[in-house]
Amino acid sequence: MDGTTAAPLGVGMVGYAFMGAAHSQAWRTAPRFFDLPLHPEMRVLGGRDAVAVKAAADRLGWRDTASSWQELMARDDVDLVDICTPGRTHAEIAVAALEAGKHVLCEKPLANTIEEAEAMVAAAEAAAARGVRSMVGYTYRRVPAVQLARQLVADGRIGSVRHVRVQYLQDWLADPEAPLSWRLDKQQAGSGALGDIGSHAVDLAQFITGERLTGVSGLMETFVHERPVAAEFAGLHGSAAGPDAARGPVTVDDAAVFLARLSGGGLGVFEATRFATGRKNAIRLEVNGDRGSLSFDFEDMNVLHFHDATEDAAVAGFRRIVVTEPQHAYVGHWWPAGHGLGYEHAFTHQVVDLVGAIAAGQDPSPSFAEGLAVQRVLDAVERSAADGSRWVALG
Ligand code: SOE
Repeated sequence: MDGTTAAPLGVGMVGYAFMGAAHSQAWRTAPRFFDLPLHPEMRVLGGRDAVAVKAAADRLGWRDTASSWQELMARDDVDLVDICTPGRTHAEIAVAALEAGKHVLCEKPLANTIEEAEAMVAAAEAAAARGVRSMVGYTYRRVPAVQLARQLVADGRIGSVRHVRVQYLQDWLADPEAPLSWRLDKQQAGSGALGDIGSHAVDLAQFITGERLTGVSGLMETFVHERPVAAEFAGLHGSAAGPDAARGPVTVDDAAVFLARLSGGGLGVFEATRFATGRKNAIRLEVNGDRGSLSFDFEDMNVLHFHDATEDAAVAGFRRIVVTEPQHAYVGHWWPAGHGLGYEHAFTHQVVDLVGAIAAGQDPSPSFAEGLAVQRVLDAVERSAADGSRWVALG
């Protein structure tokens, strides 16, 4: 218990690849750097391959293992289920967990279809009435520079939002010999770049501006239709395939671009791709308002650029804010100013906020309903792209 007097919160996690490792790191770290009202205990890791799950549990710091999510769910000492599996299984596991009275943290995107996402929202709302909480893992919200961007918009520092530009750029599929993985299988993932990283772009745009996307016009493309089948689908984006490996179909988009209108009257331009050579995990975001602008790039994630258009034009310009001061969100719990945070810290902040909300009897954000709102945008982009980029309005 690390000397804490906080009551325990038993955590069970399903899935232990890239996201499972990131979540494990967060569960381990959060109580060590933040004073949490409940003490997360990493009790059970679930997965079907008994040997692999045991090895992952030892490596990532989980006490026990379970060979199925049902077995994990049946345990009385699991108060919260953390879902780090491909999208195909999210709805089934989340609904069962909520009905069993377990809090849920679910990786993004919320589900593969609108129907699944709606069922998850219904289960979350019924559970919330019984004090059971749920959250979807749009972690980039919890990057301090993103928090500052939202705060500046809310404080009116950029005025009315005219333009939102979000690009989420990766390049891990640019090589046509990069192997298949579950992320390239529509059955498993629902969609490709659109759902995996475009979902973050949509969530960030709505989170920072406090507005909703009210309609979209999209284009989607699959550049490479067949890829080598990897020996196994473990690891980050699948493991390397040999030169004679069989090939299998890619059934999702490699890239998606779309235009949008915002509820406040502004215009949005979005791009999500796994083919932007040289861009590794570049979430590039710019918001222009009638009083100023904000600009952020995740590849320089401790920095936010802010232009105050009300300043004397002779000296005005984008200022580079290093978002590592103790008064910036979360930062005071980490290192002295200027020492910087990384990708994993946002996952830790997610745990901190989730545990805080559970203890306070409040609904955490992003809720499943917010996850569904993103899902509706993704679905509208797909329908638009399938129909000659026709405009699709969102309710
Ligand atoms: C995709 O490559 C991915 O792993 C996303 O699934 C994550 O949400 C993102 O944080 C990093 O990229």
